Amino acid sequence: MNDILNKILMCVEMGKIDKASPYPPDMKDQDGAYEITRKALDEGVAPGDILEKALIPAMSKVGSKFSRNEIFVPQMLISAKAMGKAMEHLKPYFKSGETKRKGIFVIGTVSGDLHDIGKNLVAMMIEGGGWEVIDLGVDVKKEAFIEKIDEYPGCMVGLSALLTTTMVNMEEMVKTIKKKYPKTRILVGGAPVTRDFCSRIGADYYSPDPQGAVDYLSSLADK
Ligand code: B1M
Repeated sequence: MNDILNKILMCVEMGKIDKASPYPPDMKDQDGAYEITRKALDEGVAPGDILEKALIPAMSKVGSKFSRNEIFVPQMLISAKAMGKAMEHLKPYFKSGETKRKGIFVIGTVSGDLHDIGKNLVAMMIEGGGWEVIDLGVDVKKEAFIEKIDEYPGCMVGLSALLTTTMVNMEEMVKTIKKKYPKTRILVGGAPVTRDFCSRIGADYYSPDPQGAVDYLSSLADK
């Protein structure tokens, strides 16, 4: 079993999505994360093992490499895509409740802001970290976050902002959420956001990169 899990892990780490994908060149024409995950399930490997022993560790390695500037955005995106293809086979098991996720994470780019590349990376890495992610998209109004927290009490919230002009909206959102749901954990990030700003506006955690966000959520899930 370890052998097939290691193969899946390697495909995701290297960004080998499926047999048809030409990247990386030295794995051309070989099965990718998509085919090997199917094979593992057909051989009776538990979906939870595929997630926890192959996909999550692979994305964690990718996130650490990105934090250390050893790989760049396109490599991280391609690994996330490989993970996404593998997840297509696993999702029916999670939806049926047969395999548990760590929790629900609601993420969006704050109102007035249309930048979503960084937010999407964070969302993908957190999904890769074993969470169910609800991505509200860009230009998200505070009411939309409140609605989701109403629907999923206990969920974690992530806010992304890329413009100095929309940082004020992030502050307003944190205050609105904390007023109605003081216990909701709010994670903030985006190029102009700092640790200082995070504590000033009353958010719970600032991460400069996706892996920091995954690590923070994992630390909460482990408690
Ligand atoms: Co815009 N833009 N843009 N832009 N844009 C910036 C941000 C800017 C710095 C460019 C510049 O002037 N040098 C500048 C902001 C200046 C400022 O506010 N101080 C700017 C501006 C001014 C604008 C417009 C106002 C331009 C105009 O129309 N006059 C306009 C605003 C539109 C709007 O939002 N209302 C605008 C529009 C756009 C495009 C639509 C063209 C496009 C966005 C496309 C898209 O996102 N789908 C765009 C782009 C691409 C950029 C730059 C070039 C790249 C941003 C990016 O994707 N970076 C950017 C300049 C730059 O950064 N060099 C710029 C890559 C991404 C992986 O990084 O998003 O920082 P980032 O995410 C990181 C971390 O920050 C962190 O993880 C990610 C990975 O490490 N992170 C989180 C992000 N969110 C997180 C959340 C977390 C945790 C970590 O927890 C929840």
